[in-house]
Amino acid sequence: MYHKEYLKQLERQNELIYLPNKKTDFYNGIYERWEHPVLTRNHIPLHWRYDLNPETNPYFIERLGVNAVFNAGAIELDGKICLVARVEGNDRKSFFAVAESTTGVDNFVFRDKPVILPDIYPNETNVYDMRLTKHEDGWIYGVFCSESRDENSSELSDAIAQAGIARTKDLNTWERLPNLNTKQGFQQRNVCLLPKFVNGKYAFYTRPMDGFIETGSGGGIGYGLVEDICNPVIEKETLTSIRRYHTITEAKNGSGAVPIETERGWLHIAHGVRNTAAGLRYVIYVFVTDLNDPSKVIAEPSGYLIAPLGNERVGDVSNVVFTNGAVAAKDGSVFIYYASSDTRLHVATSHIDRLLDYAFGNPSDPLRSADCVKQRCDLIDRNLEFMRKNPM
Ligand code: M1P
Repeated sequence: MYHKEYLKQLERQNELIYLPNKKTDFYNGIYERWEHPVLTRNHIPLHWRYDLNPETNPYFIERLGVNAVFNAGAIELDGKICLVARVEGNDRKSFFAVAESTTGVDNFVFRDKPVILPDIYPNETNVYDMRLTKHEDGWIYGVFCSESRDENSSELSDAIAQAGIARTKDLNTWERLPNLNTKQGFQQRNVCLLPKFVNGKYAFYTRPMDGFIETGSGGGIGYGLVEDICNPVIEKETLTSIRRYHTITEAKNGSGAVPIETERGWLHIAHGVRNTAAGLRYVIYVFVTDLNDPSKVIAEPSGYLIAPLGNERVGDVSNVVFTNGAVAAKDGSVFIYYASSDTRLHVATSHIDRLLDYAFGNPSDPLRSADCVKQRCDLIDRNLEFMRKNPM
């Protein structure tokens, strides 16, 4: 006999999972926001959290709680959108789990079990934020943060972040490869792999850092090539989208979703961080790199694409939106999966054409208030002229 509370919780969970999502009335012409998060901790199967046997769990107590479900890699596979979400237990350790949906905006259901990554680094304490790349070599790569304690430091919280690499064909069985070795900077987070070879090599976007939290001299999103994916070494990183004073990327930035190949370049949906009196504020921004030279930024509109709004602003790490997964469908529609405040996962929808128009048509950041006001007055003047010529 199942505990009556189990049956009640199961019914509530099914209502949540199969709740149809709908667009909100948010408007900026660039993307739509959706009313409900697509994944939360309440989407985690009950049998991953509770012992269902009344003999060993008479009070139907949650035995292994889940704190949050957020930052997810995303790909289309066998007609479904598959997310590899970061699931964080009540014990603070994260792991990966695959959830899939046919609509991409609702009805995400977790597969039978969390992802089991081969455990090849005994000191690895935490893994998170997987970017999924369907590579032209035939594999699906998952590049993620592999975190260990810094054994050379007496400070308990000092850690080392590296880029872990695993590959799969079906998101069920994973082969682990050695962590990425970046010769210039030891610490790495927010690393992702381009789906295509560049000059016959694997092309990675990196994020060199001086420490675990601070990017320090790491001036922005890096780029480097790897000859042998089974012995992944980047000899030299060059900078792509750089951090700039008094912009949304001043404190740090990082690659987000795996770049989307378009006619006009590689479309990046990344994150930028600035410091405030209330702590770090993470937003999502866009830039485009050259198809032939993916290290070269050819468009970077001013400011953010997505910033935390309303309830998104509150969570375990408040004032954060973060993405590490987006899917571009064959019809050009784009699903951007972004997490808010390290707590839950949302979707925003757009189209390649609209995102490219945004990337190339919106002005870049002139970096000074005086020039920003000129930029705005120029828009106003053009509109006044348009309105004069086209009375309503
Ligand atoms: O807490 C916000 C984000 O912080 C980190 O991102 P970054 O390396 O750019 O600071 C990551 O831990 C990420 O998972 C988290 O969402």
